[in-house]
Amino acid sequence: MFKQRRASLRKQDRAWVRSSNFTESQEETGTSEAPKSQCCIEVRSLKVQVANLTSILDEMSHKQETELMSVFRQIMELDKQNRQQEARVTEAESKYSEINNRVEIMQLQTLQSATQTSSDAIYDCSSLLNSKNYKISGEYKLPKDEFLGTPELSVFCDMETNGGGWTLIQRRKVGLTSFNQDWKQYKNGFGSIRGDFWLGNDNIFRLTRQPTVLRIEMEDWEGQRRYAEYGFFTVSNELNSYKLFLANYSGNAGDSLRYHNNTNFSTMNKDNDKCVDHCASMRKGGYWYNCCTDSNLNGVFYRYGQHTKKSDGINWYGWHGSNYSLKKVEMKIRPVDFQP
Ligand SMILES: [Ca+2]
Repeated sequence: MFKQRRASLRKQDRAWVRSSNFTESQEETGTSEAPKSQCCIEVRSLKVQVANLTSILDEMSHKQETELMSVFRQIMELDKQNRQQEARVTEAESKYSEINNRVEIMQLQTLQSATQTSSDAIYDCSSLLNSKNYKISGEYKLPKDEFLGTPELSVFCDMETNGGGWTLIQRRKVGLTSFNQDWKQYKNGFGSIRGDFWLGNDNIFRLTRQPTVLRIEMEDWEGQRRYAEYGFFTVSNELNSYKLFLANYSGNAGDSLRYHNNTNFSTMNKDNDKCVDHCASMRKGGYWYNCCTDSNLNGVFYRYGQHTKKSDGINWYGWHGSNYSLKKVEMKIRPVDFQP
């Protein structure tokens, strides 16, 4: 292309030289129009050159722009791939720990099956610990029980904290499961029992028909841990909007669930709160919203760096105030009369 252009410029040069020769001979003969005509030809030729250069410049800048766009697109694509890779690693890790845990539980069950004599009803983690002597924290299946009217249920048991026997009803730690779910999801439960989940209001109602303790463990992004325990905790059935009753606080995180005592459960599609506002949609979770929160354990999971100045995050006002979203939360229950 450049060669062509150079060739065409050379041709113009030659034309110019020819016409100059012509004007010289004209000058000899004494014609006065010659300098004017030569000047015009020069200007025309310069104009042509300028036009050519401009078009070359245009072409080059266009090419550069296209290259820049392509680099930008490549960066975006790499970033996307990176994020996908990260998600895959997290998933693989969780699967590995799940398999590991299952193997441990199977080994323990094999060991214990010989000495098992009790036929006590199994309806939560405390009975798995007491009548089956399962001492490893992990995922267990509670069998269906006709007498109690309970379906088969997968639960996560904490068999270590303060003597163990705790059934987890909620966990936040991974951050990939949205807790901005509707009434039905909160009724039946959602998420993954080894990751983030809500056990389900129907299940929580059933498990808290006997006198129950609630323990809430929290961790912030600085690695500090606090807890709040309630010596009395129960939840009504669906007809009564899973109303919360609790009492007898102890702990070091502050009593930030007391404000929610005696209130109904609300979700994005059911406003049962005590406020003109729709707290569940403002705080983006399902919870026993009053007007609206002193804690919001089912709020939005924010990662480090985005965890402050968030009023819809996983908040516990008694510890970090209204604008700090926690890194990890576990809510767990155990019968009041549990003895390790
Ligand atoms: Ca309302």
